[in-house]
Amino acid sequence: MPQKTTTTFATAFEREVHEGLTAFPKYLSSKYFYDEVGDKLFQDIMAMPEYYLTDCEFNILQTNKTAIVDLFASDGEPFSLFELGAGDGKKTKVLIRHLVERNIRFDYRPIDISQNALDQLETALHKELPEVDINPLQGTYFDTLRDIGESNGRRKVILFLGSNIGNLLHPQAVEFLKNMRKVINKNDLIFMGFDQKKNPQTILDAYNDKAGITEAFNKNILARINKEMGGDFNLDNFLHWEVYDPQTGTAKSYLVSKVEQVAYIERLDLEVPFKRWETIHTEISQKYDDAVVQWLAGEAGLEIATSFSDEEESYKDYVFTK
Ligand code: AVI
Repeated sequence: MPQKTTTTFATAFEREVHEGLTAFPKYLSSKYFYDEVGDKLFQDIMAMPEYYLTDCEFNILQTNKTAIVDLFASDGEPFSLFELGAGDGKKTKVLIRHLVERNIRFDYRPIDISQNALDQLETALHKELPEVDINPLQGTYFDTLRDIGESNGRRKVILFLGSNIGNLLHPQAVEFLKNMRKVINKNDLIFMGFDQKKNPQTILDAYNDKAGITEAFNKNILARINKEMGGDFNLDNFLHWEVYDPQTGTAKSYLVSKVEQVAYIERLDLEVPFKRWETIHTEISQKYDDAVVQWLAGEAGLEIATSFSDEEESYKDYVFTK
């Protein structure tokens, strides 16, 4: 049977699914976890006691909101607060509320790949903080960075919370930081969360909860292929597997085929054979320390102006300038 050529794929998702599931070893990108179901599962993950990242960053922002907002509004002029991968904005609201309380002039521009997440965020903000000028942008980080560069003349503060950068391999993270550098000016700031290396068990537990929410989140990528491309993956035939390497700080998620099986994806006219125990690598969640963040920043031509952390240094938000 002739192979489908790249030109015939209707979406990047189709192309990447074809690419990843015909490769050896198989892989899929975690950016495709997020549809309406995936967004909800990620919100459930953030509410799990094992997933320490959200509470930790929330507390860092809450504890340091005065100093952080002072940095954001350093020249007293109105500024634009961009947020990449805004999600439900729960943590950002701590800062936004404080900006509003202090009568600081700014506009908020949340950016997310999920229109559904943006709609929910906009509705919630209109209700909770109606005075905020909100202007959402839907798209991938890479597309929307261009829009940021071409935005109004205001000073820019770009938030990238939640250790979202950890879902990129180091070379991609450097590329991403370089692209961010391109869209900022001398007085602009990048405020970014980096989950830190810690007891490996704590990390494993965060990505391998007993209730199976992370498992459902990981499998949602197959559920999306079934829904959107006419796939026939039997989700029960796969298990969620997490590993963490304390040396490199890399947590990796896999889907492991429990049986020998062949899945079929109608839209791609593609049969996907699996040996028993064959894997699909779906996500990395990188953990950092100061030296690695310093290295990434240096590679991208950015400087670390300051950082905020919890007492245990379990998570850190860094402020980068050009
Ligand atoms: C969005 N991102 C930072 C999460 C993480 O921690 O890597 C996604 C996630 N994957 C499993 N649990 C949460």
